[in-house]
This record gives sequence, structure tokens and C-alpha cells, in this order.
Amino acid sequence: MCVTNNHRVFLSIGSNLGARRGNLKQALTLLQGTKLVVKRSSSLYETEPVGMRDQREFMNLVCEFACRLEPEQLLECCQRVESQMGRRRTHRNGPRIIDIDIVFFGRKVIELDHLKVPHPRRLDRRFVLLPLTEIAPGFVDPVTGKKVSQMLEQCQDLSWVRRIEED
Ligand code: PH2
Ligand code: MG
Ligand code: MG
Repeated sequence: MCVTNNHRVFLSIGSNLGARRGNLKQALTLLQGTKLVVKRSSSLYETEPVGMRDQREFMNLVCEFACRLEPEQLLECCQRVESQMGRRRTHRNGPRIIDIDIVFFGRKVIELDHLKVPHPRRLDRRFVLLPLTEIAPGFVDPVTGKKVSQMLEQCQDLSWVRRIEED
């Protein structure tokens, strides 16, 4: 019998190379398995690249999963899907086919060299906070003690984030 708890996990997924919308959908499909089940996905958003110049606009979304993996296993799973989709790590913040980041792992706080949760830059990224507010406005950040919706109101990032109407 499986006794591992279901954790409430939020992933931020972005793409600014190739067929961006298809890349996000493919990542969601590849991520899912018996221990990682999609609960709720935000709309798609087209977003201004943050912290990197002269790049194509991103497509971003945030998705909530019910997760029975441990944090390190989830990280491996995200990295496996990134490589499966052909991501090559060139320079930091370079254009990417797919980027899958752990924003929250329940209320866990993790400070390892290779894994920091909640995501250290979540407060400064409108492209994370706006989709997150769409699906979980009342989720409380374990570090700041603030609701996601408050974090968005207080966010200083002025980059544009546009919701895409899906047909
Ligand atoms: N990801 C980054 C850096 N900048 N900007 C946008 N708009 N969307 C992203 O997903 C993104 C970014 C690093 O992973
Ligand atoms: Mg990232
Ligand atoms: Mg990443």
C-alpha cells in the first residue's frame, strides 16, 4: 500500500523557442504519471522575457499537481522531461524549448545547493504570480506568509503578461 502523502505542488512552465504552445502542452503530458497528476492548469500567457535581452517572447503557464514524489524525485522528473524535449543548457537565461521550475512543494522549505523551494525568484516574476493567482489566489507562501494574490499586488516587476484567449 502506498502511504506517501499527496503534496500540493505548483510548477511554472515556460518556452520561447519553436512551437511554444505545443511545447507547454507536451511538457504537461510528459510530466504526468501515477505519482504526478494535473489538478488545475492556468490559462496560457504570452510574457515579456525577464532578465534577458533580445529574445523572443515566452509562453508561460502555472499548473497545480497532486504529487506523490519526494522533492528530489520531482526535480529529476522535471529535468528528465526537459532533456526528453531536447533542451540543451547553453548560457544561463538563454532561449529555451522548455523550462520547468518548482514554485511550491506544499509548504516545504528546501535550501539545497541544487534545489531551492519555494522558487527564490517567484516574488519578482509577474509571469509566475499572475497565472498562479488565476488558479490558487489563496495559497499561502510558507516563507513570506502571504497569499499568492497579495504577492501579485505587491510585485514590483513591470514586465507585460497577457492572457491568451484559447479558441
Ligand atoms: N524564465 C527565465 C527568465 N526569464 N521570462 C519570461 N517571460 N518567462 C520565463 O519563463 C522566463 C523569463 C528563467 O528561467
Ligand atoms: Mg526558470
Ligand atoms: Mg529552470
